[in-house]
Amino acid sequence: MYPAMNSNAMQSANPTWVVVGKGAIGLLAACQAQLRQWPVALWLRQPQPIQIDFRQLTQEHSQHHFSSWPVGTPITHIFIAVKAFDVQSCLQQLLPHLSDDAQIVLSHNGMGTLEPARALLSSKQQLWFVSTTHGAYKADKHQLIHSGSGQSVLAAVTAPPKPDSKVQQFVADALGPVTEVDNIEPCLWQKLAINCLINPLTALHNIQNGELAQAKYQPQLKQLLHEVCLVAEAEGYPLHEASCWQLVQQVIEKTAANRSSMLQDRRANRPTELDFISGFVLKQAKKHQLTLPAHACLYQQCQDAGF
Ligand code: KPL
Repeated sequence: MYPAMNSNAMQSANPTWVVVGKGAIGLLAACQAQLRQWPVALWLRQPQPIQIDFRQLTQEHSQHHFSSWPVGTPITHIFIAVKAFDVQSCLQQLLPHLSDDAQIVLSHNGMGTLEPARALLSSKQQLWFVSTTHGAYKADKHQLIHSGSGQSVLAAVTAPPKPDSKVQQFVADALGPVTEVDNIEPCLWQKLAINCLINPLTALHNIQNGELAQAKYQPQLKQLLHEVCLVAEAEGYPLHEASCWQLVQQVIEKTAANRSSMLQDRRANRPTELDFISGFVLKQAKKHQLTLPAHACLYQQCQDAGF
C-alpha cells in the first residue's frame, strides 16, 4: 500500500475539484484524480474527512483522505455523480455555493436530467456530461474496488462561454480514456438501451448480469431492445438494432459477475433509477404515440415488486 500524494506544483496549477456523491463512480473519479495529483475535496454532510482504501485494476491499493469542501468558498469545478433522481435537488442545494463561471460535470445512468439542470444554471456556468463504462463497487463504506476497465465520453451540454481545458484533463485522469463529442444524446441513448434491458431484469430476478445470457431471457431482451430502438429513432437518435444487440451481449459477457447498479440499489433498500431508465423510455414513447408492451410489462412488474 502507498499513500496518494498531492504535489504542490500541481496544486497551484490545477483547481480543486469538488466531488459530490459517495457512490462507486464519484469515489472512483475522486481516487483516480487524486492519484494523478489533482486536489480533490468531497461535498460531505459532516465536516470530518473520510478515508478510502482503493483497490486499483492492477490490484495495488492506495489510501485516500478526502476533506469536506469548506462552505463559504465558491466552487469553480464540480463533479456530480449522484443518482439521476437526486440531480435536480442536489443542484438546487449547491447553487449558492457555485462560482458565477463554475464548470459542472454530471455523470449518472438514465436520461431526463439535463433540461432541468440546464434551466437552473446561469449563462456563464457551464454544464457537462460524462457517460462512463468503468466498473466499480464499494465493498464497504471505506473500500472501493475498481472492478472493470472502461472508457468515458464527455460532452459540453451548454455552449462554453470560455473554453476550460481543466474539464477534459480532469475527466481523462479521473475516468479516462475519454472521447469528447459535440452531442451527448446519441451516446446517452445507446447507454440507455443497455441499461433498460440489463438493469430492471437483473434487479427483478435478483441475478448477476451474466445470467441474462441464458436462453430463457433472449426473447424478452430482443423485444425490449426492439422497442427502445423504435423510441430512439422517433426521438431523432436512431440506434442500429443489430449492433446494439451485439453490444448488449458483450456487456452481459464482460460484466457477467457484476451486480447491476439497480440490483445493488434493491439489495441495499435504496430507491432505484427505474423512472429515469425504463420510465424515461416509456415517457418518450408516449410522446410519439408508440406502445411498448415489453417495457410497460417490465416496468409494471418492477413497480409491483416495490422498486
Ligand atoms: O451500467 C450498468 C449498471 O449496472 O448500471 C451495467 C452496464 C448494466 C453494468 O452493470
